[in-house]
Amino acid sequence: MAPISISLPDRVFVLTGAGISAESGLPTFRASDGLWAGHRIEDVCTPEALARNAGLVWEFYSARRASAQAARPNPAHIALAELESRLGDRFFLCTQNVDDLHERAGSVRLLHMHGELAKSRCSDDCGHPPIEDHSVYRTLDEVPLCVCGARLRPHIVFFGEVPLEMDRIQQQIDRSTLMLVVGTSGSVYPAANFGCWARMNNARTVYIGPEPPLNAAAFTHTITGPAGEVLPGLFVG
Ligand code: BV8
Repeated sequence: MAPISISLPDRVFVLTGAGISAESGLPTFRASDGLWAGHRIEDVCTPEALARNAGLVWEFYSARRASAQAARPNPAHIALAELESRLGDRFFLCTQNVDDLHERAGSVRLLHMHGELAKSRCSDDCGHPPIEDHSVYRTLDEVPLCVCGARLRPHIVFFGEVPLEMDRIQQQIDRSTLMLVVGTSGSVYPAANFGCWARMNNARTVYIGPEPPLNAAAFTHTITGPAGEVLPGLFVG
């Protein structure tokens, strides 16, 4: 597996998905034993689901909070935090994941485009900013109210909702010379377009994962294998 050379003036944009947390014991979405095997997206991950049955949505995300809290970063998370410390502001990490394993591995220049498990916000979006919230709620009655009186909701981007900070993401993609995409199936948009956008910008685009993603054509290079084994020691220069 040829190492990836990173030299001045390279700017690196990294996109991660559920696959990078698989070796930490967190289920991915589409695997046979994945999250979507046990739950219908329509029941737990849409604004309509929240309006229809907020209790079921909170049950799903409370269980996700508990499993994420019990998990530990793996060598793939750590390798990216080390690369960031080497490259400084020539590094940007965008994750689709809502767990906090990147932060716990030491990543700082990080953006959760689909939200964070460890935060809640007003379900009426009254403007009050999201709050840190690690609570695992057993019933809907335990879920606190916002200062405006509306119940809190998970600070998660549901299907049909706009991802967070797309302008900043677009800017970082435009200035990147190397895009690394790790552990994502390329099934959900707009994240699945990032590889194409970078390639149109003449950036090197590298996919890392055990199987080709649905958007494999976007990548100039593919490195096949589990991220926890591939990422450590992959970068030279
Ligand atoms: C939007 C938070 C407008 C919740 C998530 C028809 C065509 C095209 C698009 C659409 C369409 N109909 C609707 C849409 C839009 C929709 C969409 O894409 N739907 C899909 C299903 C077709 N998208 C939206 O609604 C988005 N919003 O479009 O707004 C807009 C657009 C542009 C600009 C402005 C506005 C919002 C989508 C966000 C939904 N929320 N997450 C939660 O986490 O519970 S999405 C969720 O699923 C993840 O965050 C991730 O994004 C996505 C897929 O998951 P992956 O991370 O890729 O995981 P998956 O299981 O699929 O794959 C795991 C991979 O890991 C595999 O490839 C496997 O090989 C690999 N792997 C396994 N083990 C390892 C490994 N890799 C490395 N190492 C290992 N050890």
